Amino acid sequence: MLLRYKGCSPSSASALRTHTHSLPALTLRILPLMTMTDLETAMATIIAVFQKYSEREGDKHKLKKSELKDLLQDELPDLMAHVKDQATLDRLMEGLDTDGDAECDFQEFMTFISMVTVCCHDFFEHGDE
Ligand SMILES: [Ca+2]
Ligand SMILES: [Ca+2]
Repeated sequence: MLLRYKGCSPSSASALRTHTHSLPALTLRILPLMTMTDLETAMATIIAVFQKYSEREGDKHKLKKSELKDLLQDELPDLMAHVKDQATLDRLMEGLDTDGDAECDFQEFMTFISMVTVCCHDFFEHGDE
């Protein structure tokens, strides 16, 4: 259904899929639409990064603590420099895990990313004053 959108033919989509087989499934569904704005690209990237780590072990749609740790180390190394010990990581996970299932789902992850992004925005906004 998505493939018919914006005149993208199923054959060109399948050719694209052959060359991009390593990308997460959702990214593949978005790619045929192309001409994405900067914000749409940023949103698709956040989804792809979450999936890259959440699919490694157990529930594919949630980050267990070790997956969250790997994501933070690889994708937010400056922030992770402040998470020096297991107790700090445990507290971070407890803070993110609002439904108490000991895993971080996408909604909980987005709350975290929103908070970090707002902090970054505040930092740069007040840096101009
Ligand atoms: Ca998982
Ligand atoms: Ca949770």
